[in-house]
Amino acid sequence: KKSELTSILKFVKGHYAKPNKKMYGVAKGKNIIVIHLESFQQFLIGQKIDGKEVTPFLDKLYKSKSTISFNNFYNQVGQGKTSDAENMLETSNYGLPQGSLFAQLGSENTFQAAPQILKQRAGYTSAVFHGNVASFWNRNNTYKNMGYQYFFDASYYDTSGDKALGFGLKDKLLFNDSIKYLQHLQQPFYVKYLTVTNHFPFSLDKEDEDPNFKAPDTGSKTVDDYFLTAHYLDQSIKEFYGYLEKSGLAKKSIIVLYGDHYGISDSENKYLAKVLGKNADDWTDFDNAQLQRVPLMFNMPGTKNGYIDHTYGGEIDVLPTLLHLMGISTKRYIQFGTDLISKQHDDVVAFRDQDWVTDKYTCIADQLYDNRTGKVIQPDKKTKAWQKRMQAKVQKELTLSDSLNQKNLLRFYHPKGFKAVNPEDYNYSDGLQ
Ligand code: GP9
Ligand code: MN
Repeated sequence: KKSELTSILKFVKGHYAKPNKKMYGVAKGKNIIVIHLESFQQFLIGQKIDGKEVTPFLDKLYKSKSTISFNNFYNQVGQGKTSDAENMLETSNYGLPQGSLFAQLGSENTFQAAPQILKQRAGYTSAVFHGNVASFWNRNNTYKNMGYQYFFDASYYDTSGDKALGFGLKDKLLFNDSIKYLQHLQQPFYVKYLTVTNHFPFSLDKEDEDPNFKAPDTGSKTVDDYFLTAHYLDQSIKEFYGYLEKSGLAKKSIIVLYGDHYGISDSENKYLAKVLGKNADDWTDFDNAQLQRVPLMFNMPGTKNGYIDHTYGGEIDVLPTLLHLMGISTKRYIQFGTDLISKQHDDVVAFRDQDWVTDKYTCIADQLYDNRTGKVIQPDKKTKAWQKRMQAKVQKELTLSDSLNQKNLLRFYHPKGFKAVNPEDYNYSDGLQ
């Protein structure tokens, strides 16, 4: 076990990307508000239906001078879906090759995750707001092992009657009804909002539809409805921002918005073709891979730090990027991602099935596609050798992360100043009435 930890450390140290001096610490001391945009894909940003923006508020944030926005940012989840995205963002370690890490290992494993790094390095209070029961994805146990201090799950809100739908409390109500808890948190805080309304099968009550926004007619009800729930999610965020601004919290915070994974599955993607101005008849695996892009935005209201960043990256890279923006060094931790803003950022994006993407190529099942043409290429000798090297690196990275997690090796690793988490320190509801 010791020797495995040694090879993991060797990889992580060699892979480390040092912070970009210009951006290091620009959000130091601010509250951190993470907004998890359920099933939200990047193509929605800037997308119009009949001349109307689907997500006008997020579109504005995306282009704002106060937002660092990414347009080549990919989800990297496996079967653990939301929970895999959460795991990558909290730890910068990958989810598992099969199943959900939260469900399989969340109750036992040692974590060196965002809530405790922020608490122990900079005095942050941490909380999660979510309108589903706490036990879903084994969050209740996993969060305690990650050292989350508060978890406001469904039991903290009125979810009766038409207040909840599908996976729980409707997003507008989640943001509104959690204000009374947020207000009492000691600042600076690190909080996460897990939205649910924009989740398959994308149902929305009539009363929550916007009479001024109509769904497209794509031939797939799932795809049509996706635009309606995405529009609703956008409105819920706009309302929450209204509160952040009125209360003065906005200027004291960095707001991180990200999409966790696709909403539209590969089998339905061809129905998107018309909306995206593409041809459904020659839809390929390359097109499916393109749609794995999700939003990532770091919004710092009142600042002019923003720009649109074309760097290729994924969910594994969020934590080192965020910590560096907060002025917290990451060198001492076992994190597989690299700071997206660093000049040394690793722009090979690994998917859980060992496919990968870079700024020039997309590699699916050993086939190399040219990102500019979307066509399979026959690589020359040099490119072939490079492809092999990249494939081996992707495999190594995923395998090392898996052995770290499956053997719970972090319990033998003691980063400087990090006090191990005692899950018994936290006693929020398990959501099991
Ligand atoms: C449920 C929600 C959905 O609490 O997070 O999870 P998903 O099905 O997207 O993994
Ligand atoms: Mn999800």
